[in-house]
Amino acid sequence: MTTDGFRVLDEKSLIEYIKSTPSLASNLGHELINLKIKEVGDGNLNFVYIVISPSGSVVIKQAVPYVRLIGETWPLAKERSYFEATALKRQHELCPKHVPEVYHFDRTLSLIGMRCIEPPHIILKKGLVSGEKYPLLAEHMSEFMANTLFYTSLLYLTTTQHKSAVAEFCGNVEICRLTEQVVFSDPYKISEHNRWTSPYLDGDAEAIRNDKELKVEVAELKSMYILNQPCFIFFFFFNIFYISHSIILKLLKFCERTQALIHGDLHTSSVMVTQDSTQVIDPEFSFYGPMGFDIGAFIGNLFLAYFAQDGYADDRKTYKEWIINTISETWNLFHKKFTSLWDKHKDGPGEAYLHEIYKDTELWELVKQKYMIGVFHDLLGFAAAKMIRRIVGVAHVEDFESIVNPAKRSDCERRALDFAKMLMKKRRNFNNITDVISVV
Ligand code: ADP
Ligand code: SR1
Ligand code: MG
Repeated sequence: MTTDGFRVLDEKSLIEYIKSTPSLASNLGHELINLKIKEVGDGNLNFVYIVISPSGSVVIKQAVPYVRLIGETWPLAKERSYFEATALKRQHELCPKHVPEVYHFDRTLSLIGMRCIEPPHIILKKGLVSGEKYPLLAEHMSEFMANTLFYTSLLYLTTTQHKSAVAEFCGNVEICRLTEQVVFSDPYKISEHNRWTSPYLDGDAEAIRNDKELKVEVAELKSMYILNQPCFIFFFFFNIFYISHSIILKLLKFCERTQALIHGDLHTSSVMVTQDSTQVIDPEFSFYGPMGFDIGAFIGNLFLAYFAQDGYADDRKTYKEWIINTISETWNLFHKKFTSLWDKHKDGPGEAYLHEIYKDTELWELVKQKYMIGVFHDLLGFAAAKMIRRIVGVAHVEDFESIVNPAKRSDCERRALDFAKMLMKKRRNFNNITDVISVV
């Protein structure tokens, strides 16, 4: 046990813990004699146990103070568990159909007890590797993202509510720093943790490290987007009038933008699915950040799945079409649902766009359109960054890892990399998802 009372539980000590914790015992129907406990953590960071009694089941997730994928040499704040529990509860309130309920949280042990998402649910990424179609996926994911992002943004919240929520999630700083490192920095420099399908992609990885245009773009996505907007302005300085023909607009991005409470790690292994159910888990990377980071993570991972399909043995032609349709539907449905929520609450508490100023119909449509195109360009940039990091960074994806032949795998990875590089550089040239897809 450490001085703060933290200790790592195992299957044996977990039984004692459950027995002494009423909220967990009651979800197991208080039948605690023959519990079946199995550690199923296949993620990169934590330990996850499925606990089954004759009359119920729960999932127990414990964060340890390091990155599980690497080991104790890479320390990581176990306090991430507090933010995961807080975000899960908030997201469950906003979207109960698609987020598991939290039954119990122990801050000292960094331990969450939650609904066990029962079989036949599987991790979406596994379904994408085996070629399974999920007809309601786009509908459900757009619903999750529209609700969780809209209701935690300043479009709905008052400034006081929004600022206090932003302040609370600023505490998840170590996790934000990890994303800054592994998504926006390491793939663009030499790092001991980077890996790729070598020697096939040696040249591709080096090309990324030497690509100045790409580095400018990723800096903008990480920190801020600088737009040189042509216009004429007058300004008064030291008693002299100046005239300038341009104004620099600084649009904040991943590190500096507090647009909404984002999930922060919304890849296809953070989603569990059946044909008619979609459950979003694992928001330990949550903080107030740009909405496009979530939408981009999900869509970027679908693109990774798309590019991996050619590496599998069976014919995946129609499956690839299904993935592309799902990408397109996800964005179009998100756009529709998000703007409907905004319309519904246009004279609500949100302090970003006051109804009094924007009630003119034409103006209202214009500000919405500007806002949504901003989110769209963000999501394309973040999708690209997420794709690149999964091919030349520390943590890879099963979509490609399951292609055993390295020459075949690297062919698929290279096509994904080339697409992602183009997308990051040219994202502002796209105005709708159909145009993006036509490039694929
Ligand atoms: P990590 O934070 O380490 O990435 P995850 O939250 O992704 O861990 O969980 C790891 C695995 O545990 C998932 O891939 C899934 O199989 C299982 N799992 C996690 N949460 C649940 C849940 N609520 N119900 C059922 N299985 C779960
Ligand atoms: C060391 S990087 C581990 C990765 O796993 C998580 O799922 C996040 O995506 C993180 O970047
Ligand atoms: Mg995970």
